[in-house]
Amino acid sequence: DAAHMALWESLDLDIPAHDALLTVLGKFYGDIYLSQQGRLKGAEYLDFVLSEVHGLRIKEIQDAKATGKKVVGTFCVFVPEELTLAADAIQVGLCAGAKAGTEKAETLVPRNTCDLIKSFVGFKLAKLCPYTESCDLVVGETTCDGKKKAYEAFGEHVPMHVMEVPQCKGPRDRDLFRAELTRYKDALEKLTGNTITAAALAAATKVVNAKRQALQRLARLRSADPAPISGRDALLVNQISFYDDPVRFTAKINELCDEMEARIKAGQGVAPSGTPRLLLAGCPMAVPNWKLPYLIESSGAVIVGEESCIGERNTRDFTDETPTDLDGMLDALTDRYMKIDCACFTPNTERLDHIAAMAKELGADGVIHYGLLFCQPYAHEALKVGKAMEAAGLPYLAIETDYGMEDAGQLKTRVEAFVETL
Ligand code: BJ8
Repeated sequence: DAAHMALWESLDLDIPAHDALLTVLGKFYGDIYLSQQGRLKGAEYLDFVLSEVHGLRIKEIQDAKATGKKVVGTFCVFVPEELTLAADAIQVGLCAGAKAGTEKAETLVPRNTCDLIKSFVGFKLAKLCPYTESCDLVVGETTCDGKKKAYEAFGEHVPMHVMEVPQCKGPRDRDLFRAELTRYKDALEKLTGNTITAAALAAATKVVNAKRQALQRLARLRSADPAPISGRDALLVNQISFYDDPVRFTAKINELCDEMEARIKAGQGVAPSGTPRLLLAGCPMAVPNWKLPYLIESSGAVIVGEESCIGERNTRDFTDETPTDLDGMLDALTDRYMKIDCACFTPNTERLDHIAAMAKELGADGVIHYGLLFCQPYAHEALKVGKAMEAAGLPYLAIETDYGMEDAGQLKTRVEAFVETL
């Protein structure tokens, strides 16, 4: 409508290309989400947020900006939302899960870069993402080589702050990350003009922990058989957690969990009891990257967990709320974030234990590892995860793919063959 159009024009989006994107996205969503049988009633919230992801939420963000609030965009779960919220800023995830502006992106990053990176660069250069255009600051991080070098080029197009994330987890690495948190805090204070006080950080930590609590609750309920929610919907919940207002999101997800609990009590689910249950592990699946979950769930299996940053890796750990002074709180943040088992770390053996434990808790019959083409860290770990799953007696399939649809048929054949063995 006219209001949406004016909003997108004010952000200087490429209107015809953006229209085309929303049309494709709408069709894709209809096929993958709205076609599901026995969906939870609470999924209406997911449908609504997604249908308004470039509309109402952007309007809210713009309205907040008009009152002086700042918007911070991120690409990695190492950027502490607690600090961003404590500075009274809005944090949004900018990772993108669709092919867009690829040719333009390849003028800034090499062709053999993963699609996640190419996508966020492409969305910016093709003027397609209202979130990127709303950002007052974009925060990068030195995780994989692909991202850290991409930020050098990306920084010529957006105001950037790059956090140094260490590669190991010894005491010196912890000190480095602690110093980086202070540097990020200073950058936020400069950006917003607000001082991050102990009281503000305590309040923000409560908000972020409550969001984690709701997501953990949802994750635990998925251990029920029959599965009370599809993997697609659970992934969408995690994807939306990076965009929606955190307090509203938490309330909505808790409502969804209430409904799931009732469903479990009644012995109902999205697929019959005995349907093969799979755990997905690996690279994050940014919205609207639903290709593999859709292929899996249309091959006679149900996904019961996501071991990724758009999933368990982002929600597993709480930040300790006991410290009352700012230094103690920053220490607590350091401890919490340094537990993240990203493949960019060396060594990263705890991830193998986490995957095996998750598979057990969720009653998974097998594990599928998803690696994004050209992602070195997760490609290496796919081999290690395979050995660890063999030792744990869990059937395992490693898949490497990108955002293209060309391999969909071939992938479906492989997934179906795997599901048949379970
Ligand atoms: S904490 S997983 S969000 S870095 S897929 S861009 S790794 S080449 S996304 Fe990640 Fe933070 Fe780690 Fe999580 Fe590079 Fe691989 Fe691409 Fe990736």
